[in-house]
Amino acid sequence: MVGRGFSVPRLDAETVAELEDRARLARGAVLTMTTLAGSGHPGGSMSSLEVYLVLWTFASVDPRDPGRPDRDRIVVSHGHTSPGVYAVLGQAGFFDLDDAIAHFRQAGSPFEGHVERSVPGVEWGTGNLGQGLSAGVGFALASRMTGLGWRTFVAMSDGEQHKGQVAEARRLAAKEGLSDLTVVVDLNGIQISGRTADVMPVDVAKDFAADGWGVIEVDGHDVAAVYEAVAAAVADRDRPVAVIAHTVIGKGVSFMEGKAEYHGRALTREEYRAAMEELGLEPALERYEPARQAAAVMQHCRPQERPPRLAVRPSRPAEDFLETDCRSAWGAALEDIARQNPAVPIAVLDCDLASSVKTEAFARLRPEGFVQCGVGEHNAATVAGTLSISGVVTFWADFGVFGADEAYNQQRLNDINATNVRLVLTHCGLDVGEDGKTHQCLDYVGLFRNLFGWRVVVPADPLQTYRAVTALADEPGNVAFAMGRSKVPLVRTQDGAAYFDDAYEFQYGRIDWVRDGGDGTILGMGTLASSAVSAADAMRAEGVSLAVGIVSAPLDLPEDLALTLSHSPFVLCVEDHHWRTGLWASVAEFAALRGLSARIVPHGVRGYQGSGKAGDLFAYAGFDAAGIEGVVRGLLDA
Ligand SMILES: Cc1ncc(C[n+]2csc(CCOP(=O)(O)OP(=O)(O)O)c2C)c(N)n1
Repeated sequence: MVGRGFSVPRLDAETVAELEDRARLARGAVLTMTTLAGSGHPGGSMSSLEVYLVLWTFASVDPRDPGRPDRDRIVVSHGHTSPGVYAVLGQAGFFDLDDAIAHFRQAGSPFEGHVERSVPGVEWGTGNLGQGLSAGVGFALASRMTGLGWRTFVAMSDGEQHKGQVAEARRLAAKEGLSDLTVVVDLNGIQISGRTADVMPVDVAKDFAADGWGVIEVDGHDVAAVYEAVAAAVADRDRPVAVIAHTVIGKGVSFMEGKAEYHGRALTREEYRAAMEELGLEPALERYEPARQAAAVMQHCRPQERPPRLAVRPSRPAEDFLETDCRSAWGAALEDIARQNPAVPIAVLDCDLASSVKTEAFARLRPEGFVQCGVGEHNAATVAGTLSISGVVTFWADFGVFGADEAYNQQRLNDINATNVRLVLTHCGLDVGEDGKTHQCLDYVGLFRNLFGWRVVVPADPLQTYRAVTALADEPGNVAFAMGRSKVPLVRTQDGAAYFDDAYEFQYGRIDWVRDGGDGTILGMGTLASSAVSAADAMRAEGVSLAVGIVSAPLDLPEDLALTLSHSPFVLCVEDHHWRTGLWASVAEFAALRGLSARIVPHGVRGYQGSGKAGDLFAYAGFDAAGIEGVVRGLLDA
């Protein structure tokens, strides 16, 4: 048997014969697991089989040590071909193939309908087509940035070539010269609705070639030819290469071949018997039925791949942040992180907004870690995801509307894949100013509220921004920092000192109570926090004492809020965010979950606004100190 690493150009006859037999057995496994489950995608699994066999047999991966840091990364972008993936991984010894066959698509089993990272050997959960190549680009960049030098392989389908994100990823791979990245496209010409050429014609080979990739075309069911093509692709040190594998959907069973029907339909038991006979295999449903009827309780959970540790000592004194905006403070924090950790791989992704999102200093300091993705946010989001689980501290800074709204589904997939992205969203809220409606990100809390693992940090001023970013830079999990565009005054103590001074330590989930008072409470978030404090101070001069709490983690409110909700005459939630889905929603939810009766009043954005200076837009929305005072007076009078 030829060894791993694609180091020899071709296979010997004995290896070819062995692989052909394994392909036949794997086809049987695909049919058994899908028929037993009564659902799944046998057609594409069978067309991609030889590709999977070649990749997992000859890439540098170790079934006994599937998490080895320098392993090759294999991404399957068309995650619905999970039966084919499980059959090949099981044969290779990543897990017991019998478990996958018996418990495919069964509640409690890791062998889901679309591939997930909980299965050893699976590097990236996919199912939303068109994202896998971006995942591969992230892995390939990480290979370079960590110096570990692994290769990345991405198996894709032809149906997903329609997708725009594929083009974004293709171009970034070519621009970055990712010669360690190899794509293999399963070109079976069929998808759900029929012929790919009818659904949406794409010249796959031409598209890759046009973007600067090498292209090799091959018979995708000839294991020797597939091996040779992939080995040639690996040997090309100048550019990434796409192997276009011409295949047949349903390959190996005559009545399935070329039929769109079998894209996503399991065989009936009768069809199954005929198919197994044609493959020269014994039907095996009865063998697996008892195991399937027992509950599936095999959680192949893989440990979270946390980011490398950073040593960060905030080096900037509070005076540096008196007259600035939060985004500049984030840029300063990033610079500190980069300067103080020269040996730690750090990536910063940009989508043509570096000067606005303050990553230019990093780009000068660490050009090898700065990745210019162009106007390709879907790709950037997924690239950030895989970089962040590959030994690289990963930041992506963008305007809120592009990093969160534009790329929401990619961030959702990052959530599913348990990544460690630091997403820095600038220009959030009406504070975007003159750019107007399209640029008003008013849902940065609301969107991430829907995702189970993301944390959102909305710092109140530049000092808190600096401290929050340095504190959370190497924490596991995904974190979004949301901030506005304008200069914001520092939040100050009643004595006029900077509240988030050198002694302050950022703690995710804490409310910073900056004023005490018994007549009512204002909770301020982000850009509007200092206006909330000013409003409270102005009213204090008139004898009204208001408590002011600054909420920087609107999705994780602390237990001590319950006391305030129980005793304060009202709690006014002030936020440059859609009034229904941000801070107010969190506080209301907090109270409801604890059965607290409280007067929780929203003061957020009621609709998109036009273009204008942020200060004017704020005044218009009642977000300046005078506007907040007006709302409080109304509450006191009521
Ligand atoms: C973004 C996205 N849109 C739609 C789907 C639904 N879907 C699942 S498979 C598929 C097309 C299948 O074509 P191909 O990927 O070539 O698979 P094959 O039939 O060769 O298995 C579609 C549209 C999806 N999974 N992801």
